[in-house]
Amino acid sequence: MIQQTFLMVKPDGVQRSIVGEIVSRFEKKGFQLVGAKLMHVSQDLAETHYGEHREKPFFKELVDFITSGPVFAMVWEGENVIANARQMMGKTNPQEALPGTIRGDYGLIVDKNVIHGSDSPESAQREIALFFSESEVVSYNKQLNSLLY
Ligand code: DAT
Ligand code: MG
Repeated sequence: MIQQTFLMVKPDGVQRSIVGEIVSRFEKKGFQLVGAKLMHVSQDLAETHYGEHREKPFFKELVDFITSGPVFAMVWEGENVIANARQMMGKTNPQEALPGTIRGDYGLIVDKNVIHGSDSPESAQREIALFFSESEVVSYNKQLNSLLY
């Protein structure tokens, strides 16, 4: 099923200049970038986005980190992209993420794990709407799609 998901290069990834590297991986896989912007995450947005973790001991640290510098927010489209992007990201803790995954290749510790990705269709829909207005998501037909699907 063709889906959309929300991915975000976290402040560590932006500071380390690996935005292009990460975008490139999803492009090469065949997914289509349909929305993107460099932005600061406000305190409010961070707390809403990570609302499910409000009671966790690391919540404050998490919000402080995601608001500490610009992030690169993206919407990606393609076949089963929600689960596929999570596989390409690797496990939450980069120490457990396999080489070949983004966190496995670029991360060292769980607090600074380079990338966020929606974990279900419900969270994808919620997170896309949180970060992007409707006009900022640009669905368009690619000639290449006939070679992929
Ligand atoms: P994911 O980002 O893989 O969906 P999650 O939703 O469980 O993981 O947690 C959100 C973020 O919170 C995660 O990317 C990094 C941070 N985090 C998770 N577990 C943590 C922990 N035990 N200590 C510190 N930060 C943690
Ligand atoms: Mg999560």
